[in-house]
Amino acid sequence: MLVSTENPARRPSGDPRPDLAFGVSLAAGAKAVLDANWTGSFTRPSPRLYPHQWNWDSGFIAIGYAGYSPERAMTELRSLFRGQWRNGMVPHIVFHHPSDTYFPDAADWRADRSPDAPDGVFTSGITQPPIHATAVRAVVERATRKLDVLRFLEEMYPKLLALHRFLYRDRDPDGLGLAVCVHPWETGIDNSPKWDRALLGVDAAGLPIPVVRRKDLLVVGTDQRPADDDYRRYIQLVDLFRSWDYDQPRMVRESPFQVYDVLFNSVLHRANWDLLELARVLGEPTAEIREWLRKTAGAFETHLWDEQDRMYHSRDLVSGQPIRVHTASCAVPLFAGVPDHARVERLVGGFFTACPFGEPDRCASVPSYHESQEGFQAVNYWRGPVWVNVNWMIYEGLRRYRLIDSADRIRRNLLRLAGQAGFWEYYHPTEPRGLGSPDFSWTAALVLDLLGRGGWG
Ligand code: 2M8
Repeated sequence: MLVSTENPARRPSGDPRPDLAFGVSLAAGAKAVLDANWTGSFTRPSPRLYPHQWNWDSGFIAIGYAGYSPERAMTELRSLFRGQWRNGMVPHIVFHHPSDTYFPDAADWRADRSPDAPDGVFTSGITQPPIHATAVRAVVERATRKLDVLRFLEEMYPKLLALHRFLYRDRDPDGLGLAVCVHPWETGIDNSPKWDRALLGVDAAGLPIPVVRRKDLLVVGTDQRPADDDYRRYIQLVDLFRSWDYDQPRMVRESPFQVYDVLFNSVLHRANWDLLELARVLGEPTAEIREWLRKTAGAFETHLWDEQDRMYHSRDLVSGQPIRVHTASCAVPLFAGVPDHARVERLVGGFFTACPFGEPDRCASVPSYHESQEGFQAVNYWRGPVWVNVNWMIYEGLRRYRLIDSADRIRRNLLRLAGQAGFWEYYHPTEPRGLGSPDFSWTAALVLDLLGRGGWG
């Protein structure tokens, strides 16, 4: 049975008091969403829109499970890594069960054309932000007293190492310390205005017209999803990679879309820190991970820091230009501890919007794209709405820099959004209104995590 979007944790608006009952029922609502999306071996991101297992969704979901059901957190990550490729890549989708409600599906990807694809598991042929070492660390830290996490860690560590090696070996051809994304889906922020210009290059003359059978629009309104033009290009890239049998050197050299993404590489850098910690627990060698940390920290400075804007910007490798588009990703390097303290103010200052509850001193959110910018769309996917996972990473980053008040304003906003509107995929940036899919797993999981960080209010 699906969970209704009517959230039991709905709280009377305008009531600013800390409220234990609110927190308790919000946690119950979040668990109900996760329970309904749990399949027995992995968690669907949402009941209808996303029927398979997604890569970074599972990382965030495992973080939420860590304090609630560590057994499930482990099963979730183990299931995802069943889809890991021989070259270490963790695919962006693992198709455990057939479903005719999502496009493109396993038969469109034909990942088996690659000699690197795993046996007996259907997957896509691209990856997503590598949040998994961070997730494994969260599970190990929170479950230590309850379970034998050492065995889980010993099992996961070589797989995590193989994933990071894939990114530094196959996705960093120039050895700069930055991983290249070859498809907007790899960045996780699919139709971000950051990619508008780079995507124009995907209209490569001579490519066959892709067959696009959109099924997402049967579930969510067109005003909240990527445009048809974007989808055509997404599928054109899939067709191209399939025709190259997912040959990594070719994808990195010849894809008409190639970017060093600030968000992706921030997640990677943060995951390197967590991997280092896991290596220490196991007594594994750390020199290789330290070298990645050194290189990537340097590359943020040399290749992504933009002195003109005083901001970290993604870079288009096809044009060779920085992508000077101000999105929430510009603040995600905080999550990885990249900027020094002098830069932090600048990075977060411009991004906060007034909270939808009209209490700017008590609550804040970072919209995916700011309303002052060209092409902002309040309800469209990664072009304006507030996303819980990105705000959670910025929250974590602010805490890392001891900016506790700012972090807490974000936390308060996320909890109130979920409490008032339900556990949506994304939210309107200035109204307490949910968008995209209801009953969204990473929203529920990260709300659970945030509830565990202290009382509500
Ligand atoms: C969204 O992306 C998928 C393609 O991967 C889609 O729109 O069909 C993104 O929000 C992505 O970040 C997320 O992992 C996925 C599942 O929640 O949905």
